[in-house]
Amino acid sequence: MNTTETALGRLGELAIEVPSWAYGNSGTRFKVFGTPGTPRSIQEKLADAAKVHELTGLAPTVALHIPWDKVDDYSALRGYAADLGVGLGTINSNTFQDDEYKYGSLTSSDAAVRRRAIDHHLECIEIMHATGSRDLKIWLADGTNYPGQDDMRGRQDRLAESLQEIYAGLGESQRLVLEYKFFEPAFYHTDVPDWGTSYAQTLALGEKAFVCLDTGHHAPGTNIEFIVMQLLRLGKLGSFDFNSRFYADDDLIVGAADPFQLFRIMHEVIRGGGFGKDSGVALMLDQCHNLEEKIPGQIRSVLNVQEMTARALLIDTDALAEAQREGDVLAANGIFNDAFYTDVRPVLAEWRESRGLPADPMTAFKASGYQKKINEDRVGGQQAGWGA
Ligand code: PSV
Ligand code: MN
Ligand code: MN
Repeated sequence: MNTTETALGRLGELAIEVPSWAYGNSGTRFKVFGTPGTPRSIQEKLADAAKVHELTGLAPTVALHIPWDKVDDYSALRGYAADLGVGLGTINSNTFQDDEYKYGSLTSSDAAVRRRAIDHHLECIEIMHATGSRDLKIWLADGTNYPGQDDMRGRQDRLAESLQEIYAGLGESQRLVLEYKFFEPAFYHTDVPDWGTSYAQTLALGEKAFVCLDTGHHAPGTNIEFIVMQLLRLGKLGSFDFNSRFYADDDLIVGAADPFQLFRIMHEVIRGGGFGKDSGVALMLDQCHNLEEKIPGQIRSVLNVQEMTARALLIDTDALAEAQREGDVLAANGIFNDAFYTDVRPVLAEWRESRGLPADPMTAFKASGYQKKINEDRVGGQQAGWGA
């Protein structure tokens, strides 16, 4: 075995969860463009996600958003997914689109609103038992727009209390992951704006609570890989929401805006023991495809993660440690960059073929005729989320 093969030996451990909402129509507040072939139901979203997995071998599970993906029988949905060759993954709660939550959900000063928001999460936990999901992901739109609008301290205390009740409802092998986002839809303050707040809240809950890091939820220039390192060091990194941003929460294809950042993140994931099935760190996409076709958009996304993971696995860590010990700044940086600049595409094509996968999943999808078929079959596809 040559060094590349040895280094890439762990590539088979890569699994990326895809979000059901990536297959629906989405857009900006200016326009939601419809795309031919858009799924009309969660079942059709699962079928599209299964296609991504079939062609890449990288996306074995699909995350659901409740109530966007609400069905009567979640066990049946689990069986339906299994027949397609995929599993149901993280359950994402949703307390950001009902009028009741205008001033907050888990942080609300109105006990009835808080009750409703907590009950929604307890319902999500019930769903998780039926779907076999491990993780409940909580992202809150809670926050304020104006200084003085509400008492930030009181909101934080109520958040802690609400989370405690939800946490207490978790099953033995279930986990809670709390996502942070520094702004939007609230613009003055957000109740879970940063990893520190998510860390403090989840630490207080206990060992089944973790932080979810969405790569699009940081201020420009943030050293995200430092946060990855720190959370892994503290044993509190539960999951990623991968996507790319140029300006704000753009939700563009992961690795599209800054592949070097994705490489640096994957390096810290591997370095910190966050890579692989048993690591406890779930890699997930949280993306929307406003202009491009959704299935190839998702295929490209998981391939980007695979490519940057492969490059990160190629880092000569012994040589890097040696250069770091010697204080050889340029040698260390050179070793790091050598891996990043390695074109792994040919070796990944071989890797796929050796596993019975198409060498080029993008081309294989085009040739499959699947898009043409769904364009003809599906009329009146759903918007991601709100139209669902
Ligand atoms: C919020 O910006 C977010 O990233 C959260 O993860 C949500 O669950 C997701 O978008 C979909 O709305
Ligand atoms: Mn997210
Ligand atoms: Mn987001």
